[in-house]
Amino acid sequence: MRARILSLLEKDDFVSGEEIADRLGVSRTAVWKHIQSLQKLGYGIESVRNKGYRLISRPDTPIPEEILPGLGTDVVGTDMRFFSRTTSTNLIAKGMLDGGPPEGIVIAADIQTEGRGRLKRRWSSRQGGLWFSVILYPRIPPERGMILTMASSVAVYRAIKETCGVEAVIKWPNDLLVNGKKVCGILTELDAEMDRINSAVIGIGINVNNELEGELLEIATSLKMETGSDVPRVPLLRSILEHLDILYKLIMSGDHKTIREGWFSHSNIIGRRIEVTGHRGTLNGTVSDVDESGCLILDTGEGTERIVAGDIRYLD
Ligand code: BT5
Repeated sequence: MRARILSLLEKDDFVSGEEIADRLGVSRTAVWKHIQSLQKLGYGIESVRNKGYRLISRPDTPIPEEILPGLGTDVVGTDMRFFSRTTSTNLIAKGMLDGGPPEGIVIAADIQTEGRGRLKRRWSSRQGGLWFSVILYPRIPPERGMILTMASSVAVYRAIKETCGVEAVIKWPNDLLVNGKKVCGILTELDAEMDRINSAVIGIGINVNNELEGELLEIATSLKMETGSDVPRVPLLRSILEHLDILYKLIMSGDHKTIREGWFSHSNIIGRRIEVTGHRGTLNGTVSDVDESGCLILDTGEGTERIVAGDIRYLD
């Protein structure tokens, strides 16, 4: 109903409450209540006696009313939920899985109180950032799951470049950096059996206009800090969803190569000397490849190691 009222307000200047009520077949009181809820969401709607309502401004909040209309996607962004404050969009998405949500549904939040990274690390999620998750049902073997994180990294890279002109670098396995500092982290959580993935929740966190605190000031940055001004979140999220949709359809068609090429061209990892810390401890070496499963192939000088997961630090 809110979306239909908005589309009426978009077309004309002032629209009377009576006209809206007639067109939508509801009472004028119902219209007034919906207008109030739109104002609560941040829409500037002027109300003038004997004239009606007029849309003056739209919110830059990742709500379905702003993200979904006209989104040029087939799978990603088929539906959306928004929370002004929630625990973690990945947690909410995983909680929805039993109910069989549609593939591509997006869950976004303005503030996360329990934002999480890998290994249950804390993810700072203050107001002004983009914190969202996408539910997908990819028909690929679990050992190929990393291609989803790779595709998401490429989608975020492209959207950031297109919408705010900032050139990021993809860092294995799940980060994007700008000027050496983390601007985005991705947490892909799979529900899988031996030979197939039942569902994937891709959680993406991007520092846009949010404040960073404490130790993050040293290691992280935001798009606002990099550009020097507020960055609109709505076009950024729409662009990410559109790019992710294209890349996801490539994955589904069996074309992982194009995504890997995109990922390699925006990451600078091959040939770099790194230190990698994982569950087996810390290793130093030179990266010779990232294989088809997304594992790092490291030349340690004494042999080759295949690293499935970990955190890396560049040594050169
Ligand atoms: C990640 O983990 O980078 C994945 C982050 C995924 C966040 C999204 S937001 C939407 C969805 N809902 C969730 O609850 N999560 C996902 P990892 O590579 O483990 O990095 C975690 C580390 O990044 C922390 O230990 C901090 O050092 C650092 N960190 C925490 N908050 C940060 C922030 N806002 N920006 C940059 N770095 C941050």
